[in-house]
Amino acid sequence: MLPAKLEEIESSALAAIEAAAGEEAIEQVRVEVLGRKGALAAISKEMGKVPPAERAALGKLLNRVKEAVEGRLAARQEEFAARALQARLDAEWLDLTLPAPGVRMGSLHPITQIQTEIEDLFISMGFTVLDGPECETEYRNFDALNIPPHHPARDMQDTFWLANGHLLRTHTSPVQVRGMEKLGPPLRMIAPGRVFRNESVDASHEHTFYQLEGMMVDRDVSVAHLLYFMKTLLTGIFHREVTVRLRPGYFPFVEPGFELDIACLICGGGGCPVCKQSGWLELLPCGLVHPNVLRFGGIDPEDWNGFAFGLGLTRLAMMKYAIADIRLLQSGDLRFLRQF
Ligand code: FA5
Repeated sequence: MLPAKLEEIESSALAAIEAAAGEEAIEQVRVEVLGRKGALAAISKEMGKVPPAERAALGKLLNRVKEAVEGRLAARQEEFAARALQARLDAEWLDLTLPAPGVRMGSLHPITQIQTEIEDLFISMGFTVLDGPECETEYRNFDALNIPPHHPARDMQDTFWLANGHLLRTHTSPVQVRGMEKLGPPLRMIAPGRVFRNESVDASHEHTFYQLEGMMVDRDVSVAHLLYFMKTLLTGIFHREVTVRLRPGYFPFVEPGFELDIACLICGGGGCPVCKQSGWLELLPCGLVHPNVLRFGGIDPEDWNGFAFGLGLTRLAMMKYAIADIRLLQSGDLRFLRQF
């Protein structure tokens, strides 16, 4: 009876091995037939009950069945391993004859490019480049620029206030104050940097944008000096004649104050969303430094005077590279950035 049982175990194990779909199914057969509690182990246990004369033949048969099952298991396992390896190789296959995709060079952001150009220009004219913090004190962003608390000019720039009473600087002008405090007169400085305003965004307005501050303090500085430097700046950037207009502008930290506008280079002055159909774009507010600002900076206005300007660096980049929407500059869109 046991020999018949062994034959039966063998044939059903071999059939299960052939039908197995993967390594897991094979393992299951191994456990069921060859495992410590498997079918062959059960037969071994019953060997004691078999008459001694039959035992040897049964032992031989048991070993043969065991070897047959083990042999097929090993063969199928190898087959599955080979198949898995082939699948992995197929997935990882590289066509070494294909041309390489090439190395794409990165480039500087257009604002960084224009900032560097302006820095080089002003350094060549004896100016120092200063840096200031983006989180500023109310004192340097407003008070020391002749904008005391409750002055209506505070409303000209919608401010992001911080919980600790400081603020995100609304312009780069606080670096004027830092420059005067640190360097004293005579002074020639520029300060490029990021500024923040709680504004709604459109084609020419961002909440986060770049300005470049400039200040010169010396003896007998006049509007003629200011115009000379502004013209040198614009010619240096655009490498051609650009049409500008100067009109009176009010800023509490300069007297007299001006707005220097540039004829819109996107539409050629005809009117577009960037210039709000006016043909002109506000680019470069400037003026002669107010005596109070010099005093706040520790400089005696009886001995010294100066000019200051606050260039809209982001808008300048738009004009230089004919970018029709300010939002593209901070979009991180590689299709846009790769053009520079
Ligand atoms: C100022 O910020 C003054 N601190 C500039 C100044 C400095 C005047 C020194 C006199 C002396 P204003 O708020 O106009 O001024 O901003 C300066 C320039 O920043 C603008 O001419 C414009 O080009 C740019 N600008 C202003 N608001 C935005 C905005 N939301 N998005 C992009 N650019 C802006």
